[in-house]
Amino acid sequence: MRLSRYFLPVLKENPAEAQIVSHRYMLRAGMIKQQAAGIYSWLPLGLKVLRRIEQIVHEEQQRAGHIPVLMPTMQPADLWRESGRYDDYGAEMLRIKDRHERDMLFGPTNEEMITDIFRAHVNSYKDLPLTLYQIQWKFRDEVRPRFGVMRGREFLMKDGYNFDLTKDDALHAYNRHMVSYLRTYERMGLTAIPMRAASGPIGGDNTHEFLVLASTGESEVFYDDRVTALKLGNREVDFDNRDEVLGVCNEFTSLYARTDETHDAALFEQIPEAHRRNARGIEVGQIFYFGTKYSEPMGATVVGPDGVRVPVHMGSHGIGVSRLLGAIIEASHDDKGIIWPEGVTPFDVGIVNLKQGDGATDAACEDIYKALKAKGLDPLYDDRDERAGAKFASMDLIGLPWRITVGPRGLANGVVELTSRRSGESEELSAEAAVDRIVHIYAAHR
Ligand code: 5CA
Repeated sequence: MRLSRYFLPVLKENPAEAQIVSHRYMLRAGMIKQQAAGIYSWLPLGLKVLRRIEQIVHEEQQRAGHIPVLMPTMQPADLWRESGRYDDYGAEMLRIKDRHERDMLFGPTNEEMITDIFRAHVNSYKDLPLTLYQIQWKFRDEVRPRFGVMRGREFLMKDGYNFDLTKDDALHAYNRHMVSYLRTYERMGLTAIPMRAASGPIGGDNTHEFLVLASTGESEVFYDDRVTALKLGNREVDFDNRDEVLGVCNEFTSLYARTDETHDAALFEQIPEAHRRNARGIEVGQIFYFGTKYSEPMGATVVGPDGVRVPVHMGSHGIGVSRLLGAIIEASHDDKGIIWPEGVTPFDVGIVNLKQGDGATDAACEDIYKALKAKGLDPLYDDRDERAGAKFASMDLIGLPWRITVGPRGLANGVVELTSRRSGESEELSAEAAVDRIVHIYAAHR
């Protein structure tokens, strides 16, 4: 993309309404625009990151054997009357009447609707296990929408639902989700710690939240700091192998890590003092096992191996897709702007032309731009007629992990400059070598 033709409405001033750094930078970098409290338009740069996050979520869900579907945002109230949640859910649910005075709602989550799909089409234990998921907009009329996309009213969630014959099978699905989530967050450059949590209106008593440590997080957390060193990395996990999946879960949940809702002071005291931490975190996902809470009242049953009909065991599993943009920025920024991890960056590399209009410099930039595109990369070329300082400031603010700077002086010596946004370190090398380096860096992330 050429910046002169893009839509990147960068703000010079700090917006007064933004209290935390991620909200401030998302507004300043022209990623989102607020339309009403907790409701945002996604501008091109923000949308690009949102799509990258969605892509990683899709890939990791499908790696674990889960199948994508798409349900509507609008739901009939009657489904929720069947589960008993229509009255229970309270003022967070946006209730709407259609022209026929029928009660509808904008879905805050989809346990009822997915159970309705299941009962209409699945009859036998032979069709299990089954996990369906979607990435779809949700609406929760939060009392205090704040911090931009972090606590929105309309927000994008990945919500997945497993259907299994037995509790053991459903717990394997729970574990499978835990492992797939670990990898999902790591690919986004995040350390998200699974913590024992409370279940709230979703139900069940087996639940973990995934938390990204950040001083601006809304959750209070207690943990053994050795848990932050655990990494899944590129391990190949066989998601059908129960022992292997359970082994990974045990590895990541053996050390103490809990939210304030389940915190146990006596257990916490047993951690060696040097490793005890009380901090704040951002909840970027939650997994639940709730057994037959929905399948029983809604009649989602299968015929088991012995010919007897039984309600299926279920769980649901959510990732806060739009919230993740805020969480990633909270975890990765400096005083100049965002620092995107390679896995989610909106553009792979920025090209800064130091002397727009100079024949040789323009030609060198064009060559680099085209060479990167030919390799399947997505560069952002700042071809505006602006001062170098202004170009650097925009690049630093929008946070592309790599920058190639091209100017007449370097070109006279046959070099351009390659700069890491994270370390700030620069290196001079030929244009071809810079392109090769970028290709090599991203090969590890795609
Ligand atoms: N049905 C289950 C799992 S599919 C469910 O709704 N779980 S949840 O309530 O925990 O939400 C899943 C994730 O959505 C949360 O972990 C959080 O990351 C994100 N989320 C929840 N509320 C909001 C909100 N108001 N704004 C942005 N993200 C949110």
